[in-house]
Amino acid sequence: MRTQVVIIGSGPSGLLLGQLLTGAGIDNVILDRVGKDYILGRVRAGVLEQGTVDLMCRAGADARLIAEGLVHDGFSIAFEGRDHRIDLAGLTGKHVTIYGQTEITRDLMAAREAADTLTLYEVEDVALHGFDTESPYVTYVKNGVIGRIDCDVVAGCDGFHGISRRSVPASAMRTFERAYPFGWLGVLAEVAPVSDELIYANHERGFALCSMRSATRSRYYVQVPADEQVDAWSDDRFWDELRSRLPRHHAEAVTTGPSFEKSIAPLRSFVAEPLRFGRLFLVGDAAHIVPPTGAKGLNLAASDVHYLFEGLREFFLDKSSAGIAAYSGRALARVWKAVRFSWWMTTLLHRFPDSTDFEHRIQEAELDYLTHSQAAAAALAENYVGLPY
Ligand code: RFL
Ligand code: PHB
Repeated sequence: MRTQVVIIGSGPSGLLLGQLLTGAGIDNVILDRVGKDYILGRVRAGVLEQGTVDLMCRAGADARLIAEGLVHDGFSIAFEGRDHRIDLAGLTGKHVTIYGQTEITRDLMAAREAADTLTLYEVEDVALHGFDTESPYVTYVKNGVIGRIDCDVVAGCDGFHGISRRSVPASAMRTFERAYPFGWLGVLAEVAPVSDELIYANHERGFALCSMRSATRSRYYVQVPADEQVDAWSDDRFWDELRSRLPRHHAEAVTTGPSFEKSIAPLRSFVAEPLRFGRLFLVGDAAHIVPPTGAKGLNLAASDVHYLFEGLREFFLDKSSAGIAAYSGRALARVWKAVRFSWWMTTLLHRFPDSTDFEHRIQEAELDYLTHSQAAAAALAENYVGLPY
C-alpha cells in the first residue's frame, strides 16, 4: 500500500491532522495499537482554547462542539477559605470551551468515517523505516499478517509511550524532564457540577479541581501521593477529601453520587527536541507532556497539528519545504511557553511533600499578588485562554 502521510496514533493529534489533510486532498492512513472503544474509554482533557475550537471547525467536526460545548468566561482560584475569580473575558476578551477529549475524539472519528479515509485499529509491532530518506515506510502486524505502507512523510502522533519518538537515535534528540512528587486522582460522576465555572483549590491537604463535562456531569480531581493506589479510594473517601479541600460554601454545595470512572494520572513535564527527523515529525504527547494543571496538553497537540498541517500543505500542494523546515522551531516556541505556564500553575497550587515554610510563604505571596494585581491576573488569563499560534 502507498499513501502520502502515515499517521501513527488515533488520539486527538492523529485524528485532527488526518482530517485536515483529507480536507486538503492529501492522502493519509492512520494506524493505532488499540481499538476505537478503548480510545473512547480514556477520560482526559476538558478545556479547549479557541484555537483548538477553530481547528475543529476547519476539520469540519465542530457541529456538536458548538452545540454542546460550555463557554466559560472565567474560573476561580480558591485558597484560605475564599474564592478569587479570574475574569478571562474581562482580562483578555476571550473565553475557553468545556468539551471532553472523549467527545472531540468521537467527533473526529465520525468525520473520518464519513470521509471514508482508512484507519487501521489494533495493529501490533508498528515500526518506522527509512525516515532519514525521501521514501520512508511503516510496517505493522494486523491479524497475524505483516503489512507495509510506503509514504512521503510519517507523523508520530502516538502519545508519550508511542514508538515514534523511541525510533529516533538517542544522539539525535535532546530531552528535558521534570517529574512531580504527586498525581491527580480523577472522578467522573453523573451529578450537577458544584459551580458554573471551574474551581482550582490550593489547600493544606493538597490541590483540588472542580471541573465538568456538562450541566449534569462533573469531573473532580484531588492531589494524591505519586505512589497512591486507586483501590484505596472508595467514592465516600473521595467525596470527603474533595469537600475538605474546598471553601465551606462550595463544600456544602457539592452533590455526590456514584463515580463511573476513577483513575490516577502522574504529573510530569517533558519535552523532546527537535520535533523533526528527516521525514518523521513528532506531534502532541509523543513529543511533550505537561502536567494537567494549566489544561494545555490537548491544546498543544492542536497547535502542533496546525503548524505541521500548514507545512505539509505547502510541501504537497505548493512543492515548498519551507513550512516543514520551520515546523520544529515554530511548534517548540509555543510548547515551551505552555510548559512554563503549566509548571508555574502546578507549583502555585499544589502542596509539595518536601516544601519548606519559606516556600509556603512564597506561594501565599504569589496568590495574594494574583488576586490584587490586574497585571498578574492578566498574565495568568492570557496563558490560560491560549497564546496566539
Ligand atoms: P494520545 O491521546 O495519547 O494518543 C496517542 C495514540 O497513539 C496510540 N499509540 C500507538 N499506535 C500505534 N503504535 C504504537 N506503538 C502506539 N503507541 C501509542 C495510542 O493508542 C493512542 O490512541 O496523544 P495525542 O493525540 O498527542 O493527544 C494528547 C492528549 O491526549 C493529552 O495531551 C491531553 O489528554 C492532556 N490533558 C489535558 N489537556 C488539555 O489540553 N486540557 C485539559 O484539561 C487536560 N486535562 C490531560 C488532562 C491529561 C490527563 N491525563 C490522564 C494524562 C487531564 C488528565 C487527567
Ligand atoms: C478536566 O476537566 O478534565 C480538566 C479541567 C482543567 C484542567 C485539567 C483537567 O486544568
